[in-house]
Amino acid sequence: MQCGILPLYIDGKFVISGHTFDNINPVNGETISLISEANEVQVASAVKAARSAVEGEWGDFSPAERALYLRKIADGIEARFEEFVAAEVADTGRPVYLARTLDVPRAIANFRTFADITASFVGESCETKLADGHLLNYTVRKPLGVIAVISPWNLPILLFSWKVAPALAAGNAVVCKPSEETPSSATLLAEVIDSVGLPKGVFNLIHGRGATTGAYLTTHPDIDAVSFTGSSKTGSTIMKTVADDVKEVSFELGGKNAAVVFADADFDAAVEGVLKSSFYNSGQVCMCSERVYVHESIFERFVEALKEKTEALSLNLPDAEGVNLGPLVSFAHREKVLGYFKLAEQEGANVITGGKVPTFGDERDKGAFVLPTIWTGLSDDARVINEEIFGPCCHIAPFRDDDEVLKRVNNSDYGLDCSIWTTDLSRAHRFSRKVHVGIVWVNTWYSRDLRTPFGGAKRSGLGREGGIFSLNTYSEITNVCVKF
Ligand code: NAD
Ligand code: 6OD
Repeated sequence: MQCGILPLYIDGKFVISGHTFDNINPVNGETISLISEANEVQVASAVKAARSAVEGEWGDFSPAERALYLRKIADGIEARFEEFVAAEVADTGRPVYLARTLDVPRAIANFRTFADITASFVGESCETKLADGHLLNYTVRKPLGVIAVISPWNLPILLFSWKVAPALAAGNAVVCKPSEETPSSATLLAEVIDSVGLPKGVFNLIHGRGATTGAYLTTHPDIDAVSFTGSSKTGSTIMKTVADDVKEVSFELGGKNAAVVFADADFDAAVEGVLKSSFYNSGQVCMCSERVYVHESIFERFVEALKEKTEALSLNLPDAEGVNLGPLVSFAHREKVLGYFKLAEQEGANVITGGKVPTFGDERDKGAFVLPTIWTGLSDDARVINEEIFGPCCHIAPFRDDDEVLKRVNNSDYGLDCSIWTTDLSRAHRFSRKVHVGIVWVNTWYSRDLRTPFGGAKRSGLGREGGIFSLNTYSEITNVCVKF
């Protein structure tokens, strides 16, 4: 597949569009493949195919029959595991171990989990006694119809399948657009889906840029819902686009997440935890903590320990031994991150470590690397503390007491997650109830059980996905009330 043209997949057929653009490897700037860009007519064909599919045999399939397909898709990804790993690595430059331990296993787990959930789901009912009889109320979950799925580049196949799997499990048909930065693994998934014989039109893949192909999809009158993961700004644009028709949306958006280290924390575990939450995938995870608050009694020691561990991280090529961090996803994204590195200094930050592009003196100099960076000394109103950077960086600030740090954590436009480090469980429970986010992690970060609700508050999103929450998101829930 790679080095060739990445096709669209519409109505069960692979199609090369008339226009292509380059898919660039951020490790060396070389072209990996050409991406077929879907035009307005091709997007309309995909939506039409999805509509026919959802009104055809797919719409009559039982949850158990749909689950069978999802399991076959999971098996198909597993059978081509290393091809998926290679696709993720080529598009993102991430370490091979990361694609092997996170991205591809999670794509498999997403299909298996939602197969299990839809196949085993038992609905709700209740009875009401009346003066002259009874009411039996029960809920029916129907597919929403045609779902537009739009996903970002940071965890390409993980986030793409996180939406496609439950949308199909709930009986919908989908038209999906992965990020233009990372189209390869979604194209492989289309091959897997084709090979398992999913009825044509149920899954459609379109490639292209957001402002063109993405907008053709979200403005199409015949989509029923948009499930989007990406920046808050794009989420807001899409929300306006579908507002007049009051279409369903599910949004997983940006974050400016906090990690809070209390004085009673297991110090070493907290340092390791914050190292991971700030720099995992080179800071390109929406849940990464770019704001770190450490109790003043351990502040200096913590900064020193995190600096030492950060400087020991290995920045290297994807398959290098011992690699911890790869480059950023693109040279354009590096420019954005470097803009914030400059801004941090202008705003008066102390650069504890990093803050620039590394010089290796070898082939890594061709890649979109930046050094993992720690700052201190900024005031709470600094832009660097309030705007999402999405790179390997964090600012560490001291705090004095629980109420004060809670207020500072909540003083954000975003509300995706917060990780807290403490050995006092009462404090953890108290804090968790008051922090205004969708996800709290206590003494851990990005630990997942796919049955749990996932999503953000404030500008970090709308709705929750995961487990039954995803089935609800992708279903029209109808209550049937019968008098007897
Ligand atoms: P982005 O918003 O630029 O792009 C995301 C997707 O939207 C891409 O496929 C893009 O082509 C498409 N798009 C862009 N403009 C569009 C438009 N006008 N109409 C339709 N589609 C459009 O985001 P990104 O840079 O790819 O991803 C990084 C962002 O995603 C960060 O803000 C990050 O926090 C967020 N994110 C959030 C979560 C979450 O679960 N909350 C997960 C991953 C990433
Ligand atoms: O793990 C997940 O299910 C998920 N939605 C992760 C989001 C990561 C953001 O970058």
